[in-house]
Amino acid sequence: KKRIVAFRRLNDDQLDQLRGDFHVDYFDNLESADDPAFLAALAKAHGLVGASLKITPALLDKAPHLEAIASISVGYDNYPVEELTRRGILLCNTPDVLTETTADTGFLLIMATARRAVELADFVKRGDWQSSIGEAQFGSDVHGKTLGMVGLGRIGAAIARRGALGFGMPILYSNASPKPALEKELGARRCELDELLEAADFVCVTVPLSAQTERLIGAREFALMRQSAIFINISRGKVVDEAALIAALEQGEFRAAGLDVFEQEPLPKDSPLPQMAKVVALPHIGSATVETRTAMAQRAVDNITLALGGQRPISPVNTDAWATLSD
Ligand code: 8YV
Repeated sequence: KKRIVAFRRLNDDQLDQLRGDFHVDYFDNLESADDPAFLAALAKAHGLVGASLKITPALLDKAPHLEAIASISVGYDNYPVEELTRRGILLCNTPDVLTETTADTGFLLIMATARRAVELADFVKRGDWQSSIGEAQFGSDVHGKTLGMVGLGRIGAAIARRGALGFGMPILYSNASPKPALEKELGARRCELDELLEAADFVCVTVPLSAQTERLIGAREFALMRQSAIFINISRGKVVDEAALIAALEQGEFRAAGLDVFEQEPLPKDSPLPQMAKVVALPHIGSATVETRTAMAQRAVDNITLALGGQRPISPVNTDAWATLSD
């Protein structure tokens, strides 16, 4: 039997399924990649399944038999993809199964920031609701406002679809490639990022983190946004210059921010962001529903089972490595 190291997020049925085909070492609450038992298991592993662990070339050196990794995530910025391909290690991710849930989270942030839901729920919780609320506590509409999508991939498209079809929002988007089918379906219009920033009522970031998108949104970009605009990030914190975001919020360059992702996660205790009335900060829950996390883990189990069994996995990332592995 081939050996798999699995960590975090697998349920008993999924572990049983893996154990039917492989020898499995499971680390439910893995704290760090330095865990000696984890490293000892990794030294013998052919497959690795898990989430939220930075995989470095130094760690790969400690896994000389590794053939495939199944990440329980769609984003793969935690993995050195070129290095994996060079070593002939196949990486798989979990697209599609989390798209709608993550888009729901995007809309949750759009609604919560526009209508100041968290701030006003706190106001009620504190017992401060003594008379009817006044203009100082009014929010702004969502329906009919312009939604600017920075990135229109699977998740971006699902958010844009909610906006256009459910809320009558005109859609602007900036994306490396045009999306003619979505333009037709949603009336979306592609434009340069700067035009989008100047025109949108909601700027929603959904691009994956890469060398091209790291710090894509910084002081210059925030300065272009409308003072009444709302900024939403559900992709990765590092797509944004967080210090510039904090400064822009403090200077009132735009109205509010809904954030599910941060430069450093968990968010450092001294970050001012969660205390700001204009900010709705969530602990990276984009895909975190019972149904979707189960489906993501299942996809990872299926991917690793297929890959180590010599069959093409459902969602490979570096297909070049698949060619090597299936040789
Ligand atoms: C993951 C995510 O659960 O899929 C992604 O890319 O951001 C989340 O759904 C998280 O990143 C764990 O790696």
